[in-house]
Parts: sequence; structure tokens; C-alpha cells
Amino acid sequence: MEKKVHSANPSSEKIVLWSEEQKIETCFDRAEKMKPCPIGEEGACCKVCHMGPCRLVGKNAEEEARGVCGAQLSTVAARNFLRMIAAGTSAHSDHARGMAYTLLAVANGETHEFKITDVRKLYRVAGYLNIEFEGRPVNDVARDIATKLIEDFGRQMGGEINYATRAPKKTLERWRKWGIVPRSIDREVVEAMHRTNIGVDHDPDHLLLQGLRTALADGWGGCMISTDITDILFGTPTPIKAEASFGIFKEDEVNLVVHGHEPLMAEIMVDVINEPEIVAYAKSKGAKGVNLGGMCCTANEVLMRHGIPTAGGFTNQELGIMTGLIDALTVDVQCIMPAIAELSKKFHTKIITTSEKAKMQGAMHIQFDEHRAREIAREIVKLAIDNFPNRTTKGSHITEKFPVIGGFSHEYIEYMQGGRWRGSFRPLNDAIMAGRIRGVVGLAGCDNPRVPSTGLHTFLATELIRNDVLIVSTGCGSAACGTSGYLTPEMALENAGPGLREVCEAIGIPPILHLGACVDNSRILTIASAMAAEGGLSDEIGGMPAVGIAPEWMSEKAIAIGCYFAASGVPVIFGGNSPVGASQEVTRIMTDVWFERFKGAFHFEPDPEKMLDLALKYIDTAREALKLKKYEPGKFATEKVLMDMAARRELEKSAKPHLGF
Ligand code: NFS
Repeated sequence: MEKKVHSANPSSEKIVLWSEEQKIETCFDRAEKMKPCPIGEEGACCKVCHMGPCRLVGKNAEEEARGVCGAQLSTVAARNFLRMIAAGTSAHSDHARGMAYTLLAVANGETHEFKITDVRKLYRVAGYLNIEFEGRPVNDVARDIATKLIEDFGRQMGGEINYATRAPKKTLERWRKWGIVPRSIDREVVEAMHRTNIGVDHDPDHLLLQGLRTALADGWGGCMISTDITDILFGTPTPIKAEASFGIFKEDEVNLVVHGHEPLMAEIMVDVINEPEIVAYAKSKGAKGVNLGGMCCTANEVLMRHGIPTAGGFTNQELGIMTGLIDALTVDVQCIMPAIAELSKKFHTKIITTSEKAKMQGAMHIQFDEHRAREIAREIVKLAIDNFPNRTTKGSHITEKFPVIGGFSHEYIEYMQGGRWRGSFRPLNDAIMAGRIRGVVGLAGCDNPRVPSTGLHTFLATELIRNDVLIVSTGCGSAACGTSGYLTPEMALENAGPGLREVCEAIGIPPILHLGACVDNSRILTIASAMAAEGGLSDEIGGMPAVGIAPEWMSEKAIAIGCYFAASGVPVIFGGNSPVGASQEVTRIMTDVWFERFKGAFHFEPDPEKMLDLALKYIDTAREALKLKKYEPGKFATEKVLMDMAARRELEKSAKPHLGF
């Protein structure tokens, strides 16, 4: 029998194998034991009332199956899907609300723990919102921005979310035509929940349109607000070096890990760990200092701005603890496996929940408060230091790591194509038009123990860049690439197709641009809008040679993201079995009908080879429709293509690519 691979990442796999020897259970074992319910998996289980749960199965289920109330399969599948979108939207957007409240507190002088770091970005955002900024005190501008963005959460009596007008005009017109411009974030989530109650909305197309409206509230609302305010408070990212994988943990330092999604406390931690008293305290306990690392999206936030290293994405959280090297792990919200509390008892690791919204049995709770951020951060850091002497030899102690270049904000991508005063998207558009770059793929979403985790990301990353497709990545997609050593300019030299390689070398960028956390998928919307405005390609987001892929998704947040890309005009391909697969009608609406109306679509495809083919087909079809030069593989091959690896390494040594910073 072929040996099962749990993770495609060699370091992760080593730890899983170690855990098996030690008889310690992980998500990989649980995924083995817990097969998905085949009825729920494909969207055919209705449990919105207590006459059921009803299972709409059988040979002609689409035509004949009915729930007790008479609900058809297409209604049930669409309703389930809409609830996933609403849940995903609420997660990103509640995080964004916290950021907006913090900005307001800073502007009002109610907290001195945070400040406005990036005034340029503040003015840029003021510009988006038509807020006067010239000659005004920074805090006044910030207050107006926060107030206006907070309105986006609960605007009553109709209207449109502020950032809808950041989309290209044609894209916005499509949304208006189909009635899916969000009024406000909370409103759309509430309406989604209302419509999916027993006996309300039964038309699958109508339900799914509300799904798109809710998702747009997420993308052009919650996610975009979160990205903008985080940049204002902590700085807009520029390329930065970091490291990834378990080797970021240090044997001789206190290892403190921030895991979850919210950047507020992690940002303060970055400062606190270097305070002289803290360093002295760590030394008094036998450590050389305090080493901060991250996991999941909190990691992405502090990696993008401070080069804090990441231990990886979702499926690495248990494995990180099993290195035996983490002295304390703080968790805020989202994508935190409750399993880690029990697991930590087998090691010396202390788990600390910090959000008022999220507690966990078996973990300590030290609640974060933005008004006392530094004091709380110090308390946690000291706790980690106090735990350092309890470290034992127990653990896998696997320590491999890779260099990473992150920090590609959309502002930086614009800047790198022409400098501060002439920044534009012209070179990128030109490279696509000429066929040097075949298209752009957003490679995002979770990693998943149901497949060799991270393996679908790395397969697609390698194949896409080989095919001259530029990749923008976020979330655990970035972590998967980072922990495999893919987020470096050398990746372009060794693996990119000749056209893409030439562009990467000319600008000095990796072929996979790490854009940040999952909320920073909003940066991709901004980039796509800028490309439309630049001219030469499509004049809306729809029709661009661009595709979104989340090959290992598992979270409802990923579904919300996929839908906001589809509604914005980007065809989206997700891995795994379809959560609406039971209904051909719902599947047809999400592919054919959405493509007709919005030029976006939502596919589910478990086979990575087919994902790749479908993505390239979308890209090539878009190129053809735009009457761009036909993409020819190898057309832009220069003599460097003929160089062997040894010659390339020599070249690298003598001429390290310019990184633009
Ligand atoms: Ni995104 Fe970030 Fe990762 Fe998936 Fe979870 S951490 S918000 S949901 S698992 S990519």
C-alpha cells in the first residue's frame, strides 16, 4: 500500500510522523477518522428548522426530493451556501470594525497606545472618501475617515457602501443592474440570515444574488476597510525579508507566537520584546532574549510590516507546538483549532486567549484592551519568559527554515513600476499585452489536512509561474509558499517561464508576490481596478486575464472571498468537492449565469491538474477576447534559458536581483 502523505511540506511531514510515533493525535489523524458527511458536504442537508434536518437525496433529488416544508434541493443548496457567505463576511468585517474603532479612539485621543503611522496612506484613503485633508490636523482627518467607514457597518435606509465607487465604473454598473451593491455590511449579513430562515426566500438565483451582495460587503467593505486602516495605523507594507517554517523557533530564546488574525496586540508585541527590561528579564531566566513568531494571518500582518517570521499556516499550528519550542502561544480570533489547548498540556506551551469574543477551555485568558495594550502585552511576554525554564527536551525539535520576501502592498506594486512620482500599472499591463506575462492568478486560501497539506498550493505555484503567470498570494497560500522556500526572487530565476522571468528580473521581484493576510485580498481588488484604469486590457475587472484559486480552502471566509471575486468579475476555482454539488441548478447559476452577468464564476474542482487547465483556459480565453497577442510558451526565451543550474547560480552570486528597497 502506498504510504499516506499528510503534508507536502517536508518539515511538517517529519513532525506528523514524529507525532505518530508518540501517539499524539493531530488534525491529520482526525481527518482520516472523520469522513465528511456526504449529504452535508454537497449542500443537500437542510437544518434551518427543527422539522428536519431533511436530507434531499435520491436518484432524481433535484426534481423530486422535498423537505418537510416542500423546499427543493436548489433552494436548500443555495440557502446553505448563502449562510456560509454571511458567516465568512461577518468574520472579516467584525475584525474590520475593531480596526475602525481603534482608529477612532486614536483620533479622539482616547488611546495613546497606537498612533497614525502612515499619513500618506491616511490622505490617500481620505481621497477615496472625498474627505478634505489639506491643511487639516491629521487627527481630524482620521476621525472623519473612521466615522465615515464605521457608517459602512450599519447604514440604514439604503444607500451604498463607500468603497463601491473604487471599483471600475463598468463593474459598478453591473452590480447596480443586478441590485447587488451592498447597503451596509451588517445589513447584508442580517438580510442573508433572514432570507435563509424557514419559509422566506426560496428562489436559488435570488438567494445567490444576496450572497454576492453580502460578499461584496465583505470584499469592498470589511476586507478593504481592514487593510486601509491597518496600513494607516501600522504602515503600508514595502518589501521586507523574513523567514518561514519551524526553524524560526530558537533553542536559546523565549519563543512567543502570535496566532489568529488581528494585528493590534501583535504590533505592540513587536516593540515590547525589545524593551531593555524585558530583554534583561529574559536573560535572568536563562534565555538570550525573546523571539517573536507568528502563525496564520496575524503572522502575515506582522511579517508584511516588520519581517516577523512565520511558522506557517493553518495545519502547522499543532505541529508548531510539537516542536516543543513554543513557550507561549497567544490566540485571538479565527482559524484557531480548539485541539491546541489539550495538545499544549502534553508539552510546556502556555496557550493564552486574548479576544473578548473567543475563549477556549483549557487555555488561559488575558483579555486584550486597546487602551492598555502595552501593559497587557508585557504581562503576556513575561508569562512566556517565566515559562522558558520549563522547556524540556520533549518535542520533535525540527528546525528548518526558508527566506521569504513579503510586503507587496498595492501601493508598492504601483511604486515599483515607475517610482514615487511616476508609479503606474503601465509596465504590468504592457507585459501582459505583449504576452511576456500570460495572466495573473490570485493564489489564496487555507491549507487543508484532507489533501497533502500545502501541496496543492505549491504544485499550482510552480506550474503557473512556469506558464508565465504572475502570482499574487495571501493568507495561508502565502504561508504555504513561504514555508516551501518559494517567496524569493531566486524562484523566478529557477522556475518561472522566460517571459515572466524577464519581468521579475527587470523589476527585481519574486514571481509570487506576498500581498498579506486574507483580508488583504482587497489589495487584489485594488490592483485589478488600477489595471482596468491603466488601459490596454479590460476596462472593468471582468474580462481580465486573471483568475482566483483557493486549492485547499476550508473556511467560510474563503467562500465569502471567492464570491466577492466572482461578483467583481474574476473567475474563481476552489479545490475539494463542491458544497453545492448536489444541485446542478445552483452549480449552473454560479458558473454560467454569474459569468454572463458579472464575467466572474465560481467552480469547485478537486483535481489540481484540472484546476491548472481551467485557470489557463480562462486566461487564454480572456486574452483572445481582448485581442491581445497570442501567448506563446517560450516566445520570450533569452539565452539564459539555455543556461544550466550551475551557470545560473554563478549568475546569482555575481548579480543578486535588485529588490527595490
Ligand atoms: Ni484565510 Fe487567515 Fe488560513 Fe484560511 Fe484561516 S488563517 S483568514 S481562513 S486557514 S487562509
